[in-house]
Amino acid sequence: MTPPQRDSSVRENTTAPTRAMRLGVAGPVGTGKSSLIATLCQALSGELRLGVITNDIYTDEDARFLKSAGVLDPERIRPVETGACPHTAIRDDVTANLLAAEDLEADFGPLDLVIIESGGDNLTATFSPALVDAQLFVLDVAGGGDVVRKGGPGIARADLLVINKTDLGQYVGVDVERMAREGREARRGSPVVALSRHDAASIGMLTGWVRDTLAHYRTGEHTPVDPGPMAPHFHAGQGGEGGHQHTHAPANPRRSA
Ligand SMILES: Nc1nc2c(ncn2[C@@H]2O[C@H](COP(=O)(O)OP(=O)(O)O)[C@@H](O)[C@H]2O)c(=O)[nH]1
Ligand SMILES: [Mg+2]
Repeated sequence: MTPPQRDSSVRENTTAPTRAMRLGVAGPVGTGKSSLIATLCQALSGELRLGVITNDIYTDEDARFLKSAGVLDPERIRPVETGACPHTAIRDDVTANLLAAEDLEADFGPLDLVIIESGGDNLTATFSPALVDAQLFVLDVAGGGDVVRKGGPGIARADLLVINKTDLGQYVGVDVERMAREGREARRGSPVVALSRHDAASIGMLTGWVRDTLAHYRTGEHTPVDPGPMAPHFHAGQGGEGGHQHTHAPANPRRSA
């Protein structure tokens, strides 16, 4: 029997994705990741169908903050409780986050964008490209102007570096323009946005980058990139007892980077 023939007049776009773009938001604790996500929800929820996933170590604090901010239907904000070692849930075993993203799409899909906040780690934690399609790394000026010179995979190779809370620069003695310039140098020209939630123009730069990245994702032109693994590090045990040293292997990208 002759096998059914494919209609050669129908062109298939094999690279265009069928699910929402997943955007990771990483960076040290307190740099303003949850606030940035609230800002994005406020600015984009009128034009994009959004979902948010938060990663907290022991609580659902970030999810509760975002729900109380009133910027998105609370049902569309899902917490993942990572336990100790929060970078593991965005890097090594991303199952809990993938399930949360799939649940959001099953409940509210189709969605355009799922934003995933990392558990807030040190300078070296980044998302696996098996979990997110694009990621931004958030520093703030209150952490000091020299942080950007310390490098690390997120600062150097995340899709976007955000230097946050620029409104505080004058109070903490940080030259914001210089910090942004040094960020661009550290990233060899890859994009940097100097952001303050009090500065509408800077919010426009951030949302512009998100729209642009989403447009490239939809046409299949965006390739997820692995910024690189964390440096080997030590975890203290409960109550100062025990603890362990461990390393993180390079991620295995879903698509070639
Ligand atoms: N001055 C100023 N404070 C900010 C800005 N963004 C966030 N914050 C404050 O920084 C603190 C930490 O923010 P949060 O979003 O919880 O940081 P996260 O731990 O990275 O999620 C909070 O007190 C926020 O109100 C900003 O643009 N300017
Ligand atoms: Mg947070």
